[in-house]
Amino acid sequence: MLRALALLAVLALMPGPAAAVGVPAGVPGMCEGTCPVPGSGITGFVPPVLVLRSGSTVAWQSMDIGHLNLEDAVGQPSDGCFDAFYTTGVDALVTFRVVDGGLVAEQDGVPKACASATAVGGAQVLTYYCRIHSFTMKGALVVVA
Ligand SMILES: [Cu+2]
Repeated sequence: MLRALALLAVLALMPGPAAAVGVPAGVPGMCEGTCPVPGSGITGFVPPVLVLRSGSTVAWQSMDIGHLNLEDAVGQPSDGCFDAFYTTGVDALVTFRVVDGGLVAEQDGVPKACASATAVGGAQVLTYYCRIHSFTMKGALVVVA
């Protein structure tokens, strides 16, 4: 479902037939610079699909308690390209860049490749989840080169 939403967001940004059908309802605009994303563990909260320009920084902000967002990759969390812990008043900042056809996340000055990112047109789609609230908190980033 999240990948489908993310793909819709990418299609909305691309010229051609996809653009001719209009932007699907609920698809956000593209963010540049610092891009705040809310997080909440309340039942029913779903992180938004964020479309951001390469080089922009996602600022995850808690609306309630602590969260730990991780790349939605197979394996241990340490295999992922970021591990963003945030809680009330303490944001997690991760910068995403499209590099050589792949996606790189930089956190605390350390760049890491995002192995599970998928190339769609000139963008990279990365799904993620909150390890603490993994049943409901699943989000997606669409990083546009
Ligand atoms: Cu959470």
